[in-house]
Amino acid sequence: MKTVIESENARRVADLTRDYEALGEQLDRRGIDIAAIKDRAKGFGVAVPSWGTGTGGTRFARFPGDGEPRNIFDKLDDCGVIHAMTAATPKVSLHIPWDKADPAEMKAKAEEHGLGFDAMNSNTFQDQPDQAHSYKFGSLSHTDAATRQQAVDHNIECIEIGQTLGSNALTVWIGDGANFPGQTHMGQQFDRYMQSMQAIYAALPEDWQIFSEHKIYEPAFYSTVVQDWGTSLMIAQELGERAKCLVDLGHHAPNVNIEMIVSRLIRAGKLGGFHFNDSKYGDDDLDSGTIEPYRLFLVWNELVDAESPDLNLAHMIDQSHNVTDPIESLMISAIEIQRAYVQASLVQRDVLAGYQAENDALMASATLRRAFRTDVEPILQMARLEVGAAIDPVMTYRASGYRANVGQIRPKVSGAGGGIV
Ligand code: LRH
Ligand code: MN
Ligand code: MN
Repeated sequence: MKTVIESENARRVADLTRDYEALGEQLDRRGIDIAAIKDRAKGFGVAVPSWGTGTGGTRFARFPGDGEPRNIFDKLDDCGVIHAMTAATPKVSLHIPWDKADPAEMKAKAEEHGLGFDAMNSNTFQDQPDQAHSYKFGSLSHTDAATRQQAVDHNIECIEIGQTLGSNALTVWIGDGANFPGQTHMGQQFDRYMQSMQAIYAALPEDWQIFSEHKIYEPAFYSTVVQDWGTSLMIAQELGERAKCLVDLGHHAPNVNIEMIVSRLIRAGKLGGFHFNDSKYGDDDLDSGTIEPYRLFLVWNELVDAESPDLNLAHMIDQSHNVTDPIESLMISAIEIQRAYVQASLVQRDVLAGYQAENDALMASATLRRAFRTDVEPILQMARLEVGAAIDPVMTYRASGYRANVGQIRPKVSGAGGGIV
């Protein structure tokens, strides 16, 4: 990888240097130091979801690509490539039991690629072959105590695995809910969920956080136990200090103002992290920044505005790739998320505050757009070049022949785990 990155970069460095200098001059006229912004870009990181490295598919079909990862070790190899090319994805988020394997071996493989582990994800939305109780009618909120206990135990096991890997957070997303009015007692179902979450919280190590991830619908199509940020906030507040809310960008009703939700959760001290992706209709899990880049920018605008040592968030991607090479999609997404962060860092906040104070709506909004319209590509490219990553990650990855190489050793029929949501 190192050699191909170097040779591909050598072909592009002269153009980049000119572009970077020109942008530096332009930003200088705005009183912005390009080197400081580049340093921020270098400090950026977003975690890759292990389950995103395989082709996802829909409930209708899955069309596997060449060289699909067969297991967590192959997935970590793919994550290593993504990080080598972009220098923007230093961590991987695991999903259990999809990624169950010897933790010592997983850790060694991750270290080989210079990767760490972000939040662990539990899975009580599917039945596993060896499982005593089915989750068909729910898990943490099930009417049956033994089923709830099984789901609680699974979450505790995820924490234990995570501890051996150096993770320090657990994300809980459940599919529990109802498909018909009257199917469940909504209040009692939520009470049962809270009791289960309290049992998991009681097992949470002191230095860990637990994230409640809400989602408006699917797989339950009438009502969902943790359906929106209001319920998620209630959960985090009732559980305690180390419980926070996770915002998956695809889990809201169409047109919901997600950046305002972000602002409110920050205000409540309960924002824990993100699952980045993009969508046109629902939980489409499309590549970040491909449908609504301005919304992504506005989310980052809130985050940059609220930056403080106390706001330590888990930034993760959660996507499903159906028609692209997952490695390419994940690289593009990581870069788009980084781009939104860098653009949000260009907002002239004192100028904006002035327009807001004067109720100058037009100029306030123009101030945001000015940052959003700035083409920060040379900053991202230079940040990558300086740390030994690729100026052009996708073309460099293609030049490396990685997919064709792993295609030789990974059979096409392999199941990649996940990809159902
Ligand atoms: C649910 C979800 C959740 C799951 C992941 C696979 O739609 O966003 O985060 O763990 O997808
Ligand atoms: Mn998610
Ligand atoms: Mn989702």
